[in-house]
Amino acid sequence: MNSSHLNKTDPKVYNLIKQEETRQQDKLSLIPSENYFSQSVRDAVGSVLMHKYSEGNIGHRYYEGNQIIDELETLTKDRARKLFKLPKDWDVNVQALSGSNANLAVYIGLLKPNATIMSMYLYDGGHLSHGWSYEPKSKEKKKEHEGKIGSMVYLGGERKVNISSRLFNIIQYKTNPKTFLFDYEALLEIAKKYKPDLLITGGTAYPRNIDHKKMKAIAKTVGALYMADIAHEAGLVAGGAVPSPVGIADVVTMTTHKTLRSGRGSIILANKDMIAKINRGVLPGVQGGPFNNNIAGICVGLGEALKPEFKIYAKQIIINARVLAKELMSLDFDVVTGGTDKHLILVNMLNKGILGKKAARALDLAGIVLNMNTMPYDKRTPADPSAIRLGTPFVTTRGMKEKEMKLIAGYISQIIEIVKPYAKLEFEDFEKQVAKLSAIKQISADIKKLCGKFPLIG
Ligand code: DSN
Repeated sequence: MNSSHLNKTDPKVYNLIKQEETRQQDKLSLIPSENYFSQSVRDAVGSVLMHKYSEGNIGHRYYEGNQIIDELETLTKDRARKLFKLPKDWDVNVQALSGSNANLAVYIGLLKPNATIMSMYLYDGGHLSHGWSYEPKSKEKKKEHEGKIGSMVYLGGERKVNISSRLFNIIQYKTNPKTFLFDYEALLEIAKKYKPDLLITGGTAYPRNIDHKKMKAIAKTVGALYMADIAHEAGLVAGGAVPSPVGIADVVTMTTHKTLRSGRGSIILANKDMIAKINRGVLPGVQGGPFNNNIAGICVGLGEALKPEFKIYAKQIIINARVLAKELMSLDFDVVTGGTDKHLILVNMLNKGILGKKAARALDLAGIVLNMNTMPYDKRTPADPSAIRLGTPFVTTRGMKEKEMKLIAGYISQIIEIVKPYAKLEFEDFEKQVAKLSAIKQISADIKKLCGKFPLIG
């Protein structure tokens, strides 16, 4: 960041930003939902566009002075059309402030209150915005779990922890209990039994490709709409590295800041009739004015993603993830589903004798930043789960390739072996002890050196 002005007016904030810059430079960021944006994206996001209110749609705003904003939003939508190869009768919304808002806007725009949504179980890699609640509702409901598909359905509970669960009837499907993969036959049975109005795929921790044609066929059989939330793999879809749901699903939602590398925000794609309803779901449904500076960031990012080199980037993300997964498996890590088709890897830590929460903290102390995560059929909770989740978008943006992935897998293994003897300690004691270990300090220094060869310059 070049801001001597901020340094003069507010050195405290300036210093915090500088420290964060250093942290991002010196550590290996393996959180699959994070990325590093180009200087151009960051310039656009930090621009005067943030001053402008523009509630409404292009040409029909509730505020004057939106001539330039109209042009910007038109350009952004045009780039999205081109990048995601939209059918002629499809349109785009780029105004929802986040992925969660985008999803909610779709529900508000297309569904009646209390409609039934069938989405992926959170622990298996679904997303909060697809609905989440705790505790079985009643003994009668529990009985409904029994039978062939019983163990693969979650009907939720009284503690509805997010707005989707409060407004809609959420039925959640799990992965196959043996393979932890989508079980399309079971999904059809579940859909027939619970008759959803909307069927959703996508989420945060499913490492395999989803068969969108099969999902659309299931939705069609029961008269439901099919929404593909591709927040995680949007950049991989854009780069042609994984199958696209565009033209198959009825609605596609995504965030823009993960593999798509376009600053924070979201994009919604659907046919024109649906987008008209979804636009009303965004405003006045769930939010006020769009963040025009973020839309400019998305526009610049989409422009970058339209360049031929983005295809190479998207492919390299997956190559890196596959090499990392393979190396981890060779080091006796239990990679869920035995690998990945995408940018993310889920690792069950049970066989390592140190579970998600402590493993993630120890790795961070040694310079590898990832997150603890639940896994399919996890007996633990999201606050202290069995697994860790890691991914390759950020390190691929830095220019790291297969050679570095092998090094990273080796570091992860070394760190876990070093901290294992402390695994039985209470979390705070564990953290204190690990932070003092000279072997951990040495690895952290080695990782800093490795990162120095891949500077973050945008
Ligand atoms: N928080 C994102 C993730 O980490 O996957 C999802 O919104």
